[in-house]
Amino acid sequence: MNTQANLLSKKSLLSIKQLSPNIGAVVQGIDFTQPLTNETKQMLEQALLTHQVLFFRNQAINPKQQVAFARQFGELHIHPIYPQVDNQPEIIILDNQKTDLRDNAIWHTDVTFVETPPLGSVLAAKKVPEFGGDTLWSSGYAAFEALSPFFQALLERLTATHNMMQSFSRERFGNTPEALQKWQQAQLDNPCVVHPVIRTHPTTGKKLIFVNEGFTMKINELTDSESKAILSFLFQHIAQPEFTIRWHWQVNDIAFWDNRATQHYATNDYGSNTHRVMHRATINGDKPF
Ligand SMILES: O=C(O)CCC(=O)C(=O)O
Ligand SMILES: [Fe+2]
Repeated sequence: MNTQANLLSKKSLLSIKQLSPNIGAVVQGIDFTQPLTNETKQMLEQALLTHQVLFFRNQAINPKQQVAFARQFGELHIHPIYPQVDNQPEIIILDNQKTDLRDNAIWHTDVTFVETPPLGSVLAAKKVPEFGGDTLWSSGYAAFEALSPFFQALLERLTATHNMMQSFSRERFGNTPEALQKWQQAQLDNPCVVHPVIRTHPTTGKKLIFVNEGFTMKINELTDSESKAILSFLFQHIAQPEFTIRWHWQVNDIAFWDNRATQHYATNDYGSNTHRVMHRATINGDKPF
């Protein structure tokens, strides 16, 4: 089912084309180098709530412009480990030829290892391989709604521990003296945190699955083996194609996702002779409930 909504106003024409029943839309009519009017910003926020991940083509922006765009939606997060653009620490660089960070080939929600995980992320494609390197997003709402009411009710009573070190191991991220120092500081600054297994979205009021393979270690109220079994079920459940959208990148594409409602997976299928560079800005969020 594709819906085409043309939202016409005095100053802006936004076209929003839904890509799948549960998640994803392509938006046309925005120029990322210009500040948004209040009206366009509201339309984008509404589209983000409805579609959870928005895609934009042909947006050749520099890091400063990316920061300015993302800041319109909130304060930006500075990542404790990932490499950053010089003089623009709000922008993370994922460059397979420099640091070969293919670690995002796991279903995850960004930065759930803090008390107030991000509201959203804005990811810009700078260099892309000819084939491969697609990114997938899954709707936490759709995954929750597909569960039986009995299992939903059980999960709603549970909390889980999230740990940064599950995705940022010392072996992988502390292998030079400088990196080790950064890693040790990150470990001190980011002790484990607890979030509900089922989160209520603060704006839509809808419930969604909020555990992810990247950072969720344990369901606190269960035994270790129960927790392992339930988490492993939920991790494979959220990855069902029916709940997901898969995006094939072109240079200067941008994806803007609601990090409260979704998880994503960066496919690692593009070999070592290719060059893939992505820039991410991450918008701070609030405490899940
Ligand atoms: O490289 C990608 O496509 C996505 C990487 C990722 O997980 C992120 O930027 O949050
Ligand atoms: Fe991510």
